[in-house]
Amino acid sequence: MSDTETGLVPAPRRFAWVPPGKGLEVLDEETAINAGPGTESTARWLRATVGAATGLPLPDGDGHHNHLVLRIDPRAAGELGPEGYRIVIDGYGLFLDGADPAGLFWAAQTFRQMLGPDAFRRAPVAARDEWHVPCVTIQDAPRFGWRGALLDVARHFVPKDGVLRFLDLLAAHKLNVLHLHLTDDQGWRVEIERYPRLTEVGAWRSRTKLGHRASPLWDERPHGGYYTKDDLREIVAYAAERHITVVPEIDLPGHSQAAIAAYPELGNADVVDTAALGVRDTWGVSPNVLAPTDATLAFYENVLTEVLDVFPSRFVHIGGDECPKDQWKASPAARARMAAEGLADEKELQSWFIRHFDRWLAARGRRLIGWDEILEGGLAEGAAVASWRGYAGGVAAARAGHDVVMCPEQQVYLDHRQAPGPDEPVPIGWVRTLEDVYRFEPVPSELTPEEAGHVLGAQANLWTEVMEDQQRLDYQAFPRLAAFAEAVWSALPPPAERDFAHFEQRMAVHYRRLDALGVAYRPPGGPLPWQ
Ligand code: TNX
Repeated sequence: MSDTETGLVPAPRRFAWVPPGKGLEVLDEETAINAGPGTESTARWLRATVGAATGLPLPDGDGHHNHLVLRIDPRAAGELGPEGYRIVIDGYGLFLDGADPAGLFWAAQTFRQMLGPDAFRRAPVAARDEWHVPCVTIQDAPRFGWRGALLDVARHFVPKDGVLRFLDLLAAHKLNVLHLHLTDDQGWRVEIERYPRLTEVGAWRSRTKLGHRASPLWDERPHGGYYTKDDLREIVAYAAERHITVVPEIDLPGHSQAAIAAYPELGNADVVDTAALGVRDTWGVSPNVLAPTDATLAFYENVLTEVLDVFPSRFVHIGGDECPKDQWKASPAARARMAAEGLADEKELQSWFIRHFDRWLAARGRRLIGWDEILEGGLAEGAAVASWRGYAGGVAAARAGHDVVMCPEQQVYLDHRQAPGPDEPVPIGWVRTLEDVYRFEPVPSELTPEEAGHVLGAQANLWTEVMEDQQRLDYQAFPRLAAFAEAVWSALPPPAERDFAHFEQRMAVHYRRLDALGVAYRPPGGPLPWQ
């Protein structure tokens, strides 16, 4: 057997067969789970997934023989690193050790992969008394602590079940941050009790323009939806059980037309008739941005107060991207605000918004993260930067001592098409192939080691203008998210030296897991007929 046959994705740091020729360990009716302190959530997860797929009872047990032994071994933390784990399957037992609870959970993910693709089903497909895992030792730990995916639930609403399913898929790839893009010009998706119109009005649009810019086509269908606070609490708890942090994004001061449609006083009413605005029904960036007033700040403080109540994450994303300045240039009220604050130009006015919320979040024990446009006009003191327009913003921020999450659109924008050719379903032009994503390197070589220490990790972004349902989302996300997971988890060599052929061989196994999970990924041969 070679490690290609086990097809582990992402690849573990160290993998060895023990001892050579020793063979297989068996899971059967007698197999129990010996769950040590701090391992309960992983034991629950194993029963819910491997238990359901195999039909084995996996009861509690406290021995070693034919037991799956789950332990947290803090002594191993130094050796393994945060979120690290060790697996020993040697003919005498099955031992999963985590440096911490998260590490143990990732060990369980690797373990399920080794049981074979049928272990990813929700019920057994054939009467089978025994399940086998190969005898191996594995030692593994992630390269980065921030291994994320952005899900844009604003452009197309992803119903709660879809988000929970997506969390399971992230966990299966050892990704640990879900960045939920909750608000945009085209929709507001989070219930705010104090401002009910945000969802009564802001969560709905009557129709959507298909395609980009010049497209004459409309779908003529209403679209919308939002999450109640309990929905979001459920999502946060479901994620936490899987060692995933949900980072909420409330986008401001641009990308705010849905909010302005609900509460016209938030917009620049001295230059546009904001009362006549609806939720934006075309893609692209709206010129309708927030007015720089005290009332706007107070409104968003109230919104964020409710958001913080639901999301315990240390980081809170406030957007800051693509804020057209034309209305501020034209607005006497905005100019008066700039004069009063001593701001030289509109970029500084944008920065004024961000700095305000940087201080506001810091006072509540949170940290602000925003898109790289927040560098323009002066970076707020505690802000971390999500670098999306290439690496430049991230490099500048890291050099200035700020933390960075890399998500350059040239490599990890999964709304971009996966291949050239007329049959690809996505009208966004740029091609980002599986191999492009596999060769993604979060740390640009121009950074010194100290600066590189500010790169918390990376995330792949799924903007959903062209993903109106789960099938399309699956198709754009997979298999590229698997390549991304390897780029942020595994200790890979520099991009040009990466063994993409080996990755593809392991993917041959991984596709069967995705089949078992019911993921509508893009097959290696090209688009599916439904596109
Ligand atoms: C740019 S990335 C955006 C999004 C779009 C995306 C489409 C970023 C901060 N802004 O609003 O959905 O491009 O690829």
